[in-house]
Amino acid sequence: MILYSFRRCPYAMRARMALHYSGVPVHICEVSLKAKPADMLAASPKGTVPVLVLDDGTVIDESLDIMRWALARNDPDGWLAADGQALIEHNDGPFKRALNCYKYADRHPEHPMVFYREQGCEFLQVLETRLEGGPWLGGEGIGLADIAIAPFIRQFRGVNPDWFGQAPYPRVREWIVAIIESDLFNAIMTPT
Ligand SMILES: N[C@@H](CCC(=O)N[C@@H](CS)C(=O)NCC(=O)O)C(=O)O
Repeated sequence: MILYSFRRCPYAMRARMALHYSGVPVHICEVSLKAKPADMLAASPKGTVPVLVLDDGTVIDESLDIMRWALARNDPDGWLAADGQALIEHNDGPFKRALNCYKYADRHPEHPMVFYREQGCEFLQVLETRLEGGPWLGGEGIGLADIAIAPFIRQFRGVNPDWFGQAPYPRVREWIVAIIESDLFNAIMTPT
């Protein structure tokens, strides 16, 4: 099995975390987004990573589908029990759009950077409130939503770590640090 991936892509990160956790053996092919391999484009002409090609030739080219496929094979800690689909949709929709504008505010001069940050904060507040119920988004146990969303919050934090460090989202701060300092996250970010 082969996973076409890009190390810094948050969609690829969540797919790599789910695959690593499930223990499915997979060969990671790091691609350049500027020069995507022909065999990846043949498998998935839309040209986004991650793309998982199974041994029987089946192609899965949406990160959430790759996560769910991996967890259906093996989910030892029950990540699927705390799915959090609505939160993931909020992340992948409005929050991701705000994140793009916040990261590349110079390309979106219709508003100042802080406008986009405040848009993103609406989701941080949703997460903060959710985390009042326990250390993970689904409560006591880590789940699919934590892993699916964390790479995007990491990017948001990375735009201005000083601001993030004093923003009124202490539970989100603890949560993101727990994930990005985990063995799982380190394993999927270590070049092989
Ligand atoms: N909905 C897709 C989105 C994947 C995506 O947009 N990946 C970006 C990289 S972070 C990409 O491949 N963009 C194509 C490009 O930059 O050429 C998924 O969840 O897998």
